Formats: sequence, C-alpha cells, structure tokens
Amino acid sequence: MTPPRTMGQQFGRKSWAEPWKIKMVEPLRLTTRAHRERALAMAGFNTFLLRSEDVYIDLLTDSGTGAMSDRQWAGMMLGDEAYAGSRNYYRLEEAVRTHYGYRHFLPTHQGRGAEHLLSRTCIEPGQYVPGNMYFTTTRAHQELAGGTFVDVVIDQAHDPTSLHPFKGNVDLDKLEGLIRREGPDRIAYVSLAGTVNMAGGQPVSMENIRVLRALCDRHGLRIYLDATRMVENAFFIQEREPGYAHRSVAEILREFCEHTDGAWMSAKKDGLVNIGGWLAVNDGELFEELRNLLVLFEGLHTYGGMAGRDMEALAIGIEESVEDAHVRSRIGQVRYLGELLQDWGIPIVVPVGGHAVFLDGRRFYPHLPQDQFPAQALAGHLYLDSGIRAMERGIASAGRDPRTGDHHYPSLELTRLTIPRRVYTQAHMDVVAESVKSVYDARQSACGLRMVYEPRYLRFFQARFEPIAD
Ligand code: P61
Repeated sequence: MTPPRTMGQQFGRKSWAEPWKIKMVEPLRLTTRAHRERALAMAGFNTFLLRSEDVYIDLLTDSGTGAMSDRQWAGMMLGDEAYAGSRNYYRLEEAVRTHYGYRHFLPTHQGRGAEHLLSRTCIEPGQYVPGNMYFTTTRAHQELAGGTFVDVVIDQAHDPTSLHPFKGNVDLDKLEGLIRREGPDRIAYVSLAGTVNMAGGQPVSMENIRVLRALCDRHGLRIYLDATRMVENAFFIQEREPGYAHRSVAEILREFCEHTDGAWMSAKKDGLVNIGGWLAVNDGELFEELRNLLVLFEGLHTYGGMAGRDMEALAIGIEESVEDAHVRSRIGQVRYLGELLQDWGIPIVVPVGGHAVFLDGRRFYPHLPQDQFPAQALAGHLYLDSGIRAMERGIASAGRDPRTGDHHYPSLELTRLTIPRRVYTQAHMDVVAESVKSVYDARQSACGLRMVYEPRYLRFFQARFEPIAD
C-alpha cells in the first residue's frame, strides 16, 4: 500500500499554508439528516431562510463572514464613537486613498447603500447602464433609479466551460454598438465590477480597462467600479497578465483604479470586516451631492452608517487585504476545493474564480428544466446531505424583467460554494468536496422545485419553494 501523502506531494508541488495561525475558535454544530429535513422544509427550501445554528459548514456567502485579525480586534477597542469627526473616519479615508486612490471618500453602511446613492445621482430615468454582467443589488438600484442595465460582458463569461483567463472583460464591440445605437447621452455610465460575482468570480484584465478607458474618453463616459472584490482581481492580473508577475497586488490595485472615475465597495468581502462599505469619486461636484444625500439615507458623512470601531477595523482590514501572501492563500484555498471537484468530474465553472466554487446546475441536473430551479434544488440537496449551506445563483436570483414581468432566464444556472476569508481549513474543504460528490452520485433521482412565495424585490432572499414530487 502506498503511504498517505501530503496535498502538496499529491499535486507535485511544495505544500503551502495560510500566513496566520488560529487564536480563537467557534464550535460547529453537526445535525442529523432528520433534523435537516425539518429545518429545510421550515425554510421553504431556501438556504437564506435557514437558521445558522442548523448549518454545519456555512458557504452561503463570503460577505461579512470572514475572520478579523488580532490587529483588527485591537483596533475595535480604539473606536471613537463621536457623532462627528471620528478619528477612525480619518484613518479609513486615508486607507482608501492610499490603496484605491480616489480623491473624495464617503463611508456607507454596506455596498448597496453606496449603490443606491450612485444610482440616484448618476442615472436619469430612461438611461442605459452598461456593465460586465449584472449583480442583483447593483441592477436593482439602477432600475429603481429609472435606468436599464445592459450586459456588455464578453460571451465567454456566459459559458461555464470557457477557459478564458479574464472572463470578466467588457466586450468593447457590444459597448460601442450600444453607444452608437443610443448615443452617449443616453448612457449613464459604465458599471464595471472587478471580479464578476455572477460569472463565477472572474477577473477583468488591465488591458481591458485600459482600452475601455480610451473608448469611454472618446465618448465622454464615466466608469464607476464595483471594487467589492477588486483585490482578488488584482491577484489574477499578477498571476495571468504579461508584465505583472513582479508587481505587488497593492500596486496593481492602484493602477487599475486609476483608470476609473470612482468606485464603491461592499467592505464585507475583500475588506475583511463584518459590516461596512464606501463610495469614492474624483469629481468634486458629484461628491458634494453624494455627501449631501448621505445624511438623508446613511448618516453623517464622517460615519455613513458605520460605528467608529467598524471604521477602524476596516482601515486595518484594507491594509491586510492587499498583502500578497493573504490573497494568494485565500484564492489558493478556493482553488484547492475547485480542483478536487474537477478531478472527480463534477461540473463547475472554470477557471475557478476568486471567492467561490460555482457548481454548474445545468450539467449537474440536466433532467431538470430551468423553471424548476435546478441550482436552488442543488443547494437544498447539499444541505440535506451534510449540513453545508450554499447559495443559488441562477433563475431565482435573476428575478423578473421589470417591463415584461417574465422570469429572466440567465445562461448560468449555478450553485455557489462561497469561501469565507480566514475561517475554514483544508479539512473543511475536503468534507465539502466529499458531500458534493455524494450529491452528484445521487443526481439522477433529484427532483426540482416550484416557487410558492415570491417577494417583489430581490426575490431569492425570501422566496419559498416546494419540491415537485415525481
Ligand atoms: C454576496 F445573494 N454580495 O456575494 P452589500 N457588489 C458585489 C457584491 O458581491 C455585493 C454587493 C455589491 C453578497 C451579499 C449578497 O444577491 C445578493 O454589502 C459584487 O451586500 O450591500 C454583495 O453589497 C452588495 C448576497 C448581496 C446575495 C446580494 O454574498
């Protein structure tokens, strides 16, 4: 019998490990299958409606679920909770300026707070907002402001099997076609996401943003960047794009942002905090308007919905987030899980992205039509198998076309195994992989779902489903 080998040896390389050690632990709870069956039925087959106490390994999201460092926790004790002019606000402003580089900065309670303000100020009813694939909250706020989102991502982003290294790239012909058809005045701005969440955490290349900038300059258009996972995007540029192998993630991040006019961030992801966000722009006049609206919807401009201690934790989190060793190990862990699944022939989105492994619901359950919510069903079956919680990213998440009322039928019907930062170990990834495999082995007997309750906005959060019996 061959002796057991380390993971590094099995993959023919030297093993690597996380650049931290664990100082505090939180117990996990194992449940029985009977318990999970009851819990999932109570939750209407929607993993968003499960109680976290009924979950074993929680891969619902990487949003606000990361572990803070000892430095961040120490920073929490330095919270200056003054209503106005908190010391932590100035620390955070400095961190954002240093690493993202924009002139004017505003804190928000989280990403969607920033999306609301940007959409409200920069979109006139009837305008188009082109972007590299939709994101749920981003598009919802663009539509609430009277805009129409137009997908201008490259076609490869919609193909889970395409190995394009930068599947988040904007298709410049699609964008130029829109500009020519509608005229630049009918375009509010270009909404660009660094690593495209719904495409599988896929990056945008530096080359693409450079050319996009030139195109937008020719037509007088602005580019606003969703920087929620832009650090991870910078890592992919370092790894894949010629000329960037010897540049640090921090340098690449700055260079990329320089090509844009402003950005917003859900700081709960790359920012390594449990709550928070920000919005930053270069245009002084726009900033004044945003700052004024901030007091209506978020809070005074020196806290914007965040406590002083949370701003301090975020200022430190931003500094830690751009360290090469951190990003490498974070993305390395996601890749480890993805490669295991690929080796076992389980259909996932490739290349493996930054924050999650996405199971391809169409190839997983080819016998289920899309309007029976295959990816939602798969998330439920995984939970039943092992207590692992995943998230649907398919037809339920895509919602309805506001004009026709029909479902959007997205090309990607995915179940997301999202990896929180600095939380789980390689052993957890092994348990997850084995559970996915057992659900895959039982795929032929899986049945679909019908939606029995559908909220008006962002329906996937609170919708309820029932299994369709054979
Ligand atoms: C997530 F199911 N993401 O991925 P907020 N931009 C981007 C995000 O990923 C993002 C926001 C803006 C979440 C939380 C979440 O359909 C969903 O701080 C690229 O959450 O307001 C959030 O930032 C919004 C989960 C949001 C969802 C919407 O898990």
